[in-house]
Amino acid sequence: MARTSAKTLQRKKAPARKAKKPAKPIALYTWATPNGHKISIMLEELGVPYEVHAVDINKGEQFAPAFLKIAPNNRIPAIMDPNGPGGRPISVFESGAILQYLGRKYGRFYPKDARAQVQVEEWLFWQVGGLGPMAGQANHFRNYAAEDMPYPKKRYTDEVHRLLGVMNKRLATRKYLAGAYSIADMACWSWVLSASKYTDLAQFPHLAAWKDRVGARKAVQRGKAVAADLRKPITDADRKILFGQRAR
Ligand SMILES: N[C@@H](CCC(=O)N[C@@H](CS)C(=O)NCC(=O)O)C(=O)O
Repeated sequence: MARTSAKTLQRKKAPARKAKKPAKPIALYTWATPNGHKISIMLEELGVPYEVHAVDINKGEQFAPAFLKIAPNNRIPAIMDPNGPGGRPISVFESGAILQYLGRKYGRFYPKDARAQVQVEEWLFWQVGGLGPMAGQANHFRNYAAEDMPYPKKRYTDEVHRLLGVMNKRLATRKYLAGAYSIADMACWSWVLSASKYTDLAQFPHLAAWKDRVGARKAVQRGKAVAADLRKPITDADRKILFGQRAR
């Protein structure tokens, strides 16, 4: 056995290390709506520090120049990550892009394996391009339109029904949309919850079980609660801001 002299054992005193500055939190610009929930749920699932900046879309805060700089589409959600790629700040708008960004950054809920990734992306884009817009229109004509318009009300309610049926079939053979719980489930959950207010989910048992399974997650409950207390019923003044928007 090699001998170790007392001298070699004497270690130099390590210089006092500077305390590491805590990472600056991600700023989440959001409002308590299904598109906003997707990101607060993901941040809660990740357990990373973030701070909420409420953007009251009923009052027109989505048109504030500072918000438009990071979200040129005047829609929530958006994030500003002070510690983006290369250690520099980055802003991201569009909920699907934000979920992908966070999934890549933290290596969670968005698999790296090419086949598994394709499945997550299929269902993520299905939500962003289908379920979200159709359910959004259904909500609009059912709850917000100034006049009762049976044709668009039925058209979007039917389309949501069709989409929920697609999801139900998918979930008949797996617990989550892409196999393992992922950003695709986070994207869909709040929209399904909203659609369940006018669609009886008893006809979609696999979907109903998924909705409860996802909804039982503590992080999902915390994400859904973000800024919830700020949301108030919309007034006529709010309607003028929200509806009938044209290019500015
Ligand atoms: N495609 C966008 C849609 C975002 C969206 O529609 N956000 C709504 C709230 S759910 C909004 O900000 N509305 C403001 C407005 O209509 O002026 C995304 O997925 O991020």
